Amino acid sequence: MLKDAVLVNSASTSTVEDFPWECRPEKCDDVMWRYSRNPIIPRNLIPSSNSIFNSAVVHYENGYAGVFRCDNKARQMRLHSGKSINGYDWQINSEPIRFVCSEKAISDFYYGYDPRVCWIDDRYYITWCNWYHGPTIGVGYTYDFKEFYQLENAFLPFNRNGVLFPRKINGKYVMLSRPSDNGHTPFGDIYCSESPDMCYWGKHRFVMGTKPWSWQHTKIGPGPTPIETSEGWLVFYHGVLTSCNGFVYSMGAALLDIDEPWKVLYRTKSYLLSPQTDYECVGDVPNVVFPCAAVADKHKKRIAIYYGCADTVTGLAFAEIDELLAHIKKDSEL
Ligand code: BMA
Repeated sequence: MLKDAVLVNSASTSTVEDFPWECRPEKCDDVMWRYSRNPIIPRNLIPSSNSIFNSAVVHYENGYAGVFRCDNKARQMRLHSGKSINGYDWQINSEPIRFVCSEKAISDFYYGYDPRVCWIDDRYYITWCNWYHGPTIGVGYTYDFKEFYQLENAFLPFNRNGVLFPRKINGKYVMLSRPSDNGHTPFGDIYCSESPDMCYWGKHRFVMGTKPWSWQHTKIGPGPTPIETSEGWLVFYHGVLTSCNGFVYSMGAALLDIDEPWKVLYRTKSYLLSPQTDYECVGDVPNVVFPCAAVADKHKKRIAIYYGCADTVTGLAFAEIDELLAHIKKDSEL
């Protein structure tokens, strides 16, 4: 039996009444299921947007706030802030976030995409894929989702999918990431790095890699902020296979050791969610399920995942925590 699966002081956990949730549909045996009214965020929610997807959501005050990837009609990749009272209905700021940054060399916002948001100590940190002579990991923070401050990039180019842990581990900030190339990278493993100050990152450790001839054959990358459970850090991630029609992005999960999070305890052999609905299979980039955020209801032990669909819209999927953890262990192949 799992006791108290979700950490009390994590901002990904909630006691708010309005938690995005819908029970598993009848005749569905899957451990994760989709919201019946997906997509929750259409591509044109704000006038300038071509698409809104791969976005990050957290509990904020009595509701939710987030940082959204909005590609505009010039097809520039931009980050916008947004708020919601219930987690379904979003007001997204029509103007992109302008980070306050004293370092001119890194403040050129050529592009920013695939944000993650993570509460640590006293503020919400944002990490994203940030242009600096190629993709690398941008880091910033906000207290209120109005003013945003940019810190140093975490790594040299090229890197994508910077995902912070929601507390220091052994006194250090810890981040998962996926070193990459400058294009549509045909490889990718997950690494873990630590920092004493959110500026200098080192002690890089390999966490896990691809699995030949599977849904995670070509590359994998970390998704939402990890959730601390009694069974380890629960990490959702994307895995990519290369079909004769191009990349196919699915979602799986792993449990990592609490004190040494580069050690993988369990890892799903089969995907939890793969592109199967129209809005996941048809869009600007077909066949993409790309999770960037998870919120948890610690009392009811439920998880809601926000994921990008076909690089066009945003969807929601649900799981019961105890069932999910039991499933990850049973289906595991390291
Ligand atoms: C990745 C990133 C994601 C995108 C995915 C599928 O490399 O660019 O933003 O969802 O490709 O196009």
